Amino acid sequence: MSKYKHEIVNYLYRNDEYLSGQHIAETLNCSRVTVKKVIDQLRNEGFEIESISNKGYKIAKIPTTWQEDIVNIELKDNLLLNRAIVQTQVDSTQLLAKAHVNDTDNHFIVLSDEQTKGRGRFNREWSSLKSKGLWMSVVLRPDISIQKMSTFNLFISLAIQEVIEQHYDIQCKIKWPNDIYIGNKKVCGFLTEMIADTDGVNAIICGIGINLNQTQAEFDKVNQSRATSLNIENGKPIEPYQFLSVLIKAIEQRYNQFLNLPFSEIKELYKSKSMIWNKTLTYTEGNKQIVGRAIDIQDNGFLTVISEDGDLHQFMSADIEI
Ligand code: BT5
Repeated sequence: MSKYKHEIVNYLYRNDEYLSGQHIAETLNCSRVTVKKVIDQLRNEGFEIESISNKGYKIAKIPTTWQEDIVNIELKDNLLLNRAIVQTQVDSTQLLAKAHVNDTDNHFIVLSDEQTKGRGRFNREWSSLKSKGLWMSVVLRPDISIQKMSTFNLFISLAIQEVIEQHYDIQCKIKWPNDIYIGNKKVCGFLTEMIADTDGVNAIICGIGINLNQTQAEFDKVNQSRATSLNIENGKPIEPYQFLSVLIKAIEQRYNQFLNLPFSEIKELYKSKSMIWNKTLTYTEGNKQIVGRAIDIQDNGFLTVISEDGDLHQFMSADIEI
């Protein structure tokens, strides 16, 4: 691979105009033959690059697969998450994130086009078809106590919910504690793991799966009637880089709030975006299972549910059947 590939992709991606081979070569201090070779390589990788004689080259379309160079350009202005590890295929971005967690003290994200062993909570399977969704793990390094973690999911779910609603104009709701639903179909699930010791939290590894471009038929049998994608819902293909860029921005904002504000400050907003009120549902946490109605969320993120016999129950992270 040419050592100029990174510079040439960057230069082309940042410019909307046609750039001649001569101009690129002079600017980057390489030969025109090198520029031509890199352009051919990029085309082989799925970039559509227009070339017009006497004008030059311009990127017409970037591939639907993640390209580390482009991801890093999109993240450049993010103060929190501006480093990415990108792979074509992994078992799980969570596992790859954990393998890299000790490489740096910084925040970073791990992205992959495809996961062969994508996992949900309790080791349940997470279907992660190639280039159909955002399969991402976010590694964060807060200086906080373990107790404070109980509200983390609430802030993150709000970030995801508002990106879908505000940027894609799709009505969606949070299903406490870690899902986003459109109507009665799941479009996103996330899970939060942490590395901690008695001094507090060392790292948060938050794995987020969001269905972007599946058709209904592409979901496997079990998820067929219970899952949806943003493309299905608004009828338009979702551009993954654009989605990533707005999501990362929203995560940055809500994560800063998580660090600096008590949950009570956003509680009413969170409750208004939540789908579990006024319904009798089955709540399961460990060995405990009750049928009841959620009536409130505590300032520590716990859900209060009133069971059919009138007793009050607190849940930290229950499974809810809808
Ligand atoms: C979750 O678990 O919803 C958390 C999913 C987290 C996935 C991300 S992707 C990036 C990172 N790397 C990973 O390996 N994982 C994270 P849970 O609440 O346990 O829900 C799992 C259930 O959701 C499954 O049992 C299915 O019923 C359903 N499901 C599986 N794949 C789905 C999909 N693509 N869309 C909607 N529902 C799905």
